[in-house]
Amino acid sequence: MKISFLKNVSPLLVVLVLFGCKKTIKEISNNPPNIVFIMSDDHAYQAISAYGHGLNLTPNIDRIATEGAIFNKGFVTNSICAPSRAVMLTGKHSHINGKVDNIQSFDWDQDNFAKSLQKSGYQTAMVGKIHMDGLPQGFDYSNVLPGQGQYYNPDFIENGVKKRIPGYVTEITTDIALNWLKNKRVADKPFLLLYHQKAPHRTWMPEEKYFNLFDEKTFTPPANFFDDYSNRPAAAAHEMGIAKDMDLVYDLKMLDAEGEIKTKYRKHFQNMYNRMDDQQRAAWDAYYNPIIKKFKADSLSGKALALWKFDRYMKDYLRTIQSIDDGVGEVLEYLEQNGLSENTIVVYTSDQGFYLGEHGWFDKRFMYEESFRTPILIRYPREIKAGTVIDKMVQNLDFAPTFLDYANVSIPEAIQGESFRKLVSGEVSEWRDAIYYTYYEFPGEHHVKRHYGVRTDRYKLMHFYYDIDTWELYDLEQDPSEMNNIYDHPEYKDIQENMHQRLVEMREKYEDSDHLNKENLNRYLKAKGINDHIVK
Ligand code: SGN
Ligand code: CA
Repeated sequence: MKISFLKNVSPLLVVLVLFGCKKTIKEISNNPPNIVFIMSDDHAYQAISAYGHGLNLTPNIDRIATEGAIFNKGFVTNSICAPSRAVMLTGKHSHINGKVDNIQSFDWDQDNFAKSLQKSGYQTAMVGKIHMDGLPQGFDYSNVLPGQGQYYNPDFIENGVKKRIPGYVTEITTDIALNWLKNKRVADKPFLLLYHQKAPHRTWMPEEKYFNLFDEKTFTPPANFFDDYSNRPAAAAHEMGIAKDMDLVYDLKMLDAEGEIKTKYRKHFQNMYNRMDDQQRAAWDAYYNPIIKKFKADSLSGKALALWKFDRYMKDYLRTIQSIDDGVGEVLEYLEQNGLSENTIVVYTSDQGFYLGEHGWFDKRFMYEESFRTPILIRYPREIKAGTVIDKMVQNLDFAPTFLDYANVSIPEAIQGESFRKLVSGEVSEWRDAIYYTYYEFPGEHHVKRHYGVRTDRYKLMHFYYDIDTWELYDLEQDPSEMNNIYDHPEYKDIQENMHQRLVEMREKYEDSDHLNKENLNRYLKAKGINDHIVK
């Protein structure tokens, strides 16, 4: 046992280790695992080659799965950025940790798993996107993006001090993470590194070296790209259609010098473009100007324009992912070169899933599969067999207790997630058979109505509320794309009743209620200044 580590171990932990665990004290404390928790922003599982969708190649991310485990049913509890991060840190649902939407602030004073690890002797760092105001608590070192961050020449806040760093955000985030590992890490302490990329978040600005990637390819949209949303009023109310809402300039980079392409968000993109230095802008123009010229000459409309938009979207979105994959490769390489591979848990995930044209959409928020699901890959050679595939439903709620479990730190009672340590090592096969979901950011961008729901292995029940009161039920085996809402179909009567029952159980288990929904709604409306809608 390393003496310097022992000094930082709480007496309670020593007692727990002595009396509570099967492994010898030597085995555990000699070598508590390091944790590298990699999260990107809006990275759809469809865009990781290990998931087999054939869109792109992510060899480094895939390596985590081939040398470890892949979760085919990883989910979030609330498919939006900052709330997802709050769930990940606290191991508690949004209505318990309070960060229910991107608008209201996060209370850093509450418990989080990094704080627990820090108290138990871990050195902790958080690098990249966090999307929550205030100095991150639980971290010895933080170097984070303010808000959403910028792709080119971004500002970073290092331990509370803001400065602009020249370059491309994904590369810079990787460099900061590597610099921490190389130069700031204390060699004889276990460490926790949160390495969190901004990409592939809107507005998908690629790194220069990947401008040409996929030039030879034309992406074909999913079969339900031209969804008519029949029988799904909440889905029909969306404002996240590729054909209808995607901005030609802001999202698709058609910033013509002549100023003839006038769009709602042209100015917003102009601001991002203006951040580039002369060299970056020259490279950008050299690639995008010929595309702009051709686009103007072609004068596309209707279906042809929608298909062109989809292809343009996919190219830039996937290019930003290539830079993430490079960074993952560099970090894995560093661990290997420094003898840290065996004893470091590496997780790759996203703050939620994303629509890559399914239902005609981009963005997330809905409880439909593509944004409810999120990629989860984990490597830990000491416990996880290479090539493990997990088909049980885990959620981002489970990260906090899982990490504490691996570190042999006691899991606070108040945590609502479950450790999946034994599930992934194959020691247990019993696992939950239902998961709970909530979404609160309405009225808001993209017009996704407030909803909550339950998913079992086969069925999903959702309730949309506030200025709407609709239910949706899906048989995921018969209808994996969720096109056919079978709520109130007589042949599903029993299943519907059973799913309602499961929903009641879930809400009891996680202490959620209509009353809390109303409270959260009123707080949200107040924060947005929509006072005349307050619900009593
Ligand atoms: C921004 C984006 C939205 C996106 C939200 C939330 N608009 O507001 O498209 O849904 O972030 O994303 S943009 O015009 O600013 O690009 S999240 O991942 O941070 O939750
Ligand atoms: Ca996100």
